[in-house]
Amino acid sequence: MFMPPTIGGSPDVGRYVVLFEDFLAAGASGSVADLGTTPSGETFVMDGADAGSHTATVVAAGGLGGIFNIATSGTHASVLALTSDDGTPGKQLPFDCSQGPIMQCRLKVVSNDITTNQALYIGIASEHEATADDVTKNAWIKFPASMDVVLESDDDSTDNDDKDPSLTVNKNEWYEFRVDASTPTDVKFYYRQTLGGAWTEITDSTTTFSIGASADGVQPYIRVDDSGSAVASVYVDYVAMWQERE
Ligand SMILES: [Ca+2]
Ligand SMILES: [Ca+2]
Repeated sequence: MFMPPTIGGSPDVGRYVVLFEDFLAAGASGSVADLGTTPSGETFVMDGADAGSHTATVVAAGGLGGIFNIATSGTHASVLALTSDDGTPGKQLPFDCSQGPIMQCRLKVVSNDITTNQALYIGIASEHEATADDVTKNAWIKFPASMDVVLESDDDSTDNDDKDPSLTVNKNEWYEFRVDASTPTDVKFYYRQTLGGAWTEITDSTTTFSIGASADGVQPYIRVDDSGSAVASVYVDYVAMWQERE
């Protein structure tokens, strides 16, 4: 059971709009809907419609804890984003920049490192675009063709790209990442490897990251771009996002 953020140490259920997806139910079928097909009402869907094919399955379908696998092959962007009601990819944006959204997830890169011709994005995004940098508003942790992460944001005015905080992540190890836009004009990034442990800020001291303070819609967003090299496989244990209700 997900406990919302606490105020003064006490859970204040209802103060926040909360999404928490642990990928439990999808285990029954071993797959989730592709955004290129008619949405099935699931919270999260995969989009491989930009090009090529993709595999989007639950690891050990019906297995304990529910783990979603983004496994790529061929040339395309695989996007794990909110389902849409009009059949278009990643266009439902129920979270609001002005309400200070926070995105958090737990994932690991398995088997192969993110490497040449690949990229992994983890964070907050407005409408999905075929080219990641075209996403109007974003704040994400990016693995740009390596396991050495960079930080990026775009508030539709200032585009911060490839800011290097000197953090290298290991494949086959679980990480929780948090993209904290509770102050939307000063987004913070964190990670930890011990469940319930302290968070470590991922910081680029020369850059202020922002998604802007205006009331624009965003969603949680995990994306694997692959242009045809070795298969990248990313296990996602959970995805959460929350914000102030009013
Ligand atoms: Ca899970
Ligand atoms: Ca950018």
